[in-house]
Amino acid sequence: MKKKNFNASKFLSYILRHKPEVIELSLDEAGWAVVDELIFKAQRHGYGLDRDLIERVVVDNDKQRFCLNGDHSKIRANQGHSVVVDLQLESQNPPSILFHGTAIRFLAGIMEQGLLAQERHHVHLSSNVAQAREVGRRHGKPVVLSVAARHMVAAGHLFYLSRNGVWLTEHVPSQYLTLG
Ligand code: HQG
Repeated sequence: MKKKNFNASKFLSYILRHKPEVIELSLDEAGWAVVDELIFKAQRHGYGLDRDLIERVVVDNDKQRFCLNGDHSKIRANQGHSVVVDLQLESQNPPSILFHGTAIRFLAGIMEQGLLAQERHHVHLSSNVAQAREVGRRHGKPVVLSVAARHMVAAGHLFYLSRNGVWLTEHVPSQYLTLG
């Protein structure tokens, strides 16, 4: 069952963040997909998705990556998109320091250009070091950078908090970064 949920989570991430078109699905401008249409189109393309599985993945997901709307007729990813969506997040005041986990091999580029959103809409930041380290580990030997978030706010940068607790900003210039 765990494995089934894991596969469904991977599939939903792919479809709802990056490639809805592979099953001919469209997301609305806020990133929502109609659940019945998602199930129908997924099944038509050979992915065994049903309502129970979707409900379970939304609730059980380790990072709360997805949410359903009030009547559970629509689903979207909480963050991490590469497709253009407007999540309608309000900017918020971050803690004074946030953390970004990356791989040591990226450090030279980061110190030169700052943190870039790359394929995503935003740079992803954590309020806790352990979480940042885990994110970094996905890319190689991890290293954690501290981000002077309050100083960035003072300089006019905006921060957003996704529903699943990830801090987002467009770009972190290198002068706001320190190692450790
Ligand atoms: C790096 C997961 C060179 C950046 C996680 C990162 C997160 C640079 C990589 C979420 C750079 C992009 C996002 C520069 C940034 N030069 N490298 N100037 N600027 N980078 O995967 O933050 O499981 O797009 O440090 O938990 O690793 O998908 O971003 O290493 O919250 O829900 O370029 O993905 O969540 O990698 O991870 P990613 P990320 P999910």
